[in-house]
Amino acid sequence: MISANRERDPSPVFPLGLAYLAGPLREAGHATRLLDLCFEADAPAAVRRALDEEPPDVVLVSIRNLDNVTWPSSRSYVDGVREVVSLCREQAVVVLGGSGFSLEPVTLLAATRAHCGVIGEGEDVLPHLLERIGAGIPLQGLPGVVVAGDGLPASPRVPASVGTPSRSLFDVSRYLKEGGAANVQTKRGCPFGCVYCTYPVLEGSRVRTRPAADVVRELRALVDDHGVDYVEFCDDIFNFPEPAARELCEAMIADGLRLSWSAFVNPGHLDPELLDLMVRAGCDAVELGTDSGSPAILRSLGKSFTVEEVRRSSRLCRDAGVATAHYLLFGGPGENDGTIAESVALMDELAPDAVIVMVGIRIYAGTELHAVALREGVVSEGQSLLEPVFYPAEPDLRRIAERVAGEAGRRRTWIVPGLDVNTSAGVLEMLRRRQQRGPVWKVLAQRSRWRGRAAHADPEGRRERGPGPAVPAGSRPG
Ligand code: B12
Ligand code: SF4
Repeated sequence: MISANRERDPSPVFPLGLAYLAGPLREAGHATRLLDLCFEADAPAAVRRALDEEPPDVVLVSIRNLDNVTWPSSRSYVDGVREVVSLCREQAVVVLGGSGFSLEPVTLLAATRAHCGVIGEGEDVLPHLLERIGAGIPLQGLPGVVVAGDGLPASPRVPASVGTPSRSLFDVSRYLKEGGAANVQTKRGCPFGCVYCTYPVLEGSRVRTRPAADVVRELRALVDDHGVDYVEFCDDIFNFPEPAARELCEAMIADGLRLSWSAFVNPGHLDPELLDLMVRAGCDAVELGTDSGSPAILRSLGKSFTVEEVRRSSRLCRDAGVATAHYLLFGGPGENDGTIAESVALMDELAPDAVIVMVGIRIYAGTELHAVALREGVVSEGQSLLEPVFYPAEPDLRRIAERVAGEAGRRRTWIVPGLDVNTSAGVLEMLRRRQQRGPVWKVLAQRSRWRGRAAHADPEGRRERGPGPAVPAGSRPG
């Protein structure tokens, strides 16, 4: 198993997808070895070494990201994957998978010349796929399996129930040290229909929750066996469905876990009782997938909540002392100076700890935004989206970016990774060295609050310039 992800911004992310596959592979009787390329100085050399040491029959390459989804400073990871596959494909059958692969399966197989791949979750189908590879039986017909040279599979992927990952082959503590957290998934699937979003494409639109007791057992093992004291829940939305979120928080409180955590929160489904439970269960930071402060843009993006709900949830978090970041996405259908001003005004009013801003929306096949982009001629029929294409088209995008950069530059808490507003790779490195916990924006907000207090308390009036600059913070709906 090779984790091909080498991205370290906004922080290195533990390869949870492969940890989910390790258990089912072991149970099916396969001997597995892991090569995680994240911290390797020379990735091709590490691949060559691993192939020499224990020549494999099959290499499973996990592709989490295709690119950093950041306009205009876009970084594609496809060349890196191509290189890994080319080193392996002469000696072994190469199987691709992961969210990056699932978004562009046919083009990625063609670009890398891997043998086959799995769209979506791998737990259930992978043992069957390996059995067929071993027996030399054709691979076609297995759900979600794509074979090089064929088109998309006739049999769609089948979403399974969500189990527990197996971390025994992985370096959990390195990710805790350098990434600031361990990651845990409590459910899969999102029933909402935001026009640009891939999450329902990747995980399906039916929510499948894990039993709260299973999640607590996993958290307990992370604390006891790996010394984990901070978790980032990586669910699309932590607080939906609310009963499941409540049940999980109650189980965490009952277990007495000594753990802090953060999660992605939908502004439309947060009430005081749930937030209170979350805080008592250890939540100290939330990321609100607000997208816009304009009612018209919320509608055009297909969001399920209103501006008033954003106000309410943001104030609830502030009053509960939970660090809060709003994610904004500029450039949706109908964005103009007026709608940009509405978003700016809302953020000024709510004054969250951080506002993380993306300008331009990456277009993915299978989303409603793709259909809009086709209609408007932003992309053409059959155009590959393996390399990122953003909505709207360039002249409009540049105009919006200029306006947003101007507004963001005047605000200390706004972080615009693509436009280098309040971002600094140096600060990111420093935070890693100091082994701070939690999302990077939260650590920066804490630093700036502390600096504010220190400046206040200093009779000489000596002050450091705060708040610290921020760092690439990750684009994420939710
Ligand atoms: C949580 C999350 C984050 C969090 C992570 C926090 C943490 N500590 O984990 C944060 C906000 C930090 C983040 C950051 C980024 N993210 Co993100 N993130 C996600 C999210 C919502 C969940 C990922 C996850 O952990 N899933 C749970 C695991 C278990 O699922 P999985 O990895 O997909 O694995 C399953 C299958 O894919 C498959 N599988 C996996 N590997 C393999 C291999 C083989 C061989 C097979 C057969 C199957 C298989 O089986 C697994 C088990 O079922 C996804 C969207 C989504 N819903 O998937 C985006 C997503 C993965 N992120 C994405 C991106 C782009 C990024 C950033 C680059 C954004 C940025 N500019 O900062 C960074 C990169 C960070 C890094 N160092 O890699 C994109 C990737 C697509 C793309 N265009 O490249 C996604 C898909 C969102 C999107 N835009 O659609 N992210
Ligand atoms: S943006 Fe959030 S709520 Fe909307 S579809 Fe995506 S994951 Fe679901």
